[in-house]
Amino acid sequence: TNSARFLFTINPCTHVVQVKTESSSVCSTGWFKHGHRCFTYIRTERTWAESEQYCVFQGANLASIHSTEENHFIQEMIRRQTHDFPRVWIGGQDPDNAMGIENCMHINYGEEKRWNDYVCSRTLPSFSYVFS
Ligand SMILES: [Ca+2]
Ligand SMILES: [Ca+2]
Repeated sequence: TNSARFLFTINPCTHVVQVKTESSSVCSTGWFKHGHRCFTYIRTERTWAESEQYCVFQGANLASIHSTEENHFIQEMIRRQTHDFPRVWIGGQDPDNAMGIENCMHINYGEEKRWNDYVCSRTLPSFSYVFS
């Protein structure tokens, strides 16, 4: 669940106590907080470039993953929404290595649900983030 924290501040001019939600602790509807970022799963299948464009249109980016723990959080969010482990685009490109045609990153590859580099023009769901 999303928890909101509240800030109590005293306006120095009016001495009125003001209550507001702390913006850094709240994600927009449909986005889920983890660390300092808000994440969302995007069901519509697009190419990697189209997925990134769609994220940027929302002021977001494809999700970069910085730890095993973040990886598990993202996989769990996807599992809850799909009841499955579909392949999903994440942020990241690497040099081509399979016949020179794979250089975009996705998660949930194979039995071990690993990362994989895949053909960028294939269409997959995607996962994006914004800083909260
Ligand atoms: Ca590659
Ligand atoms: Ca590959």
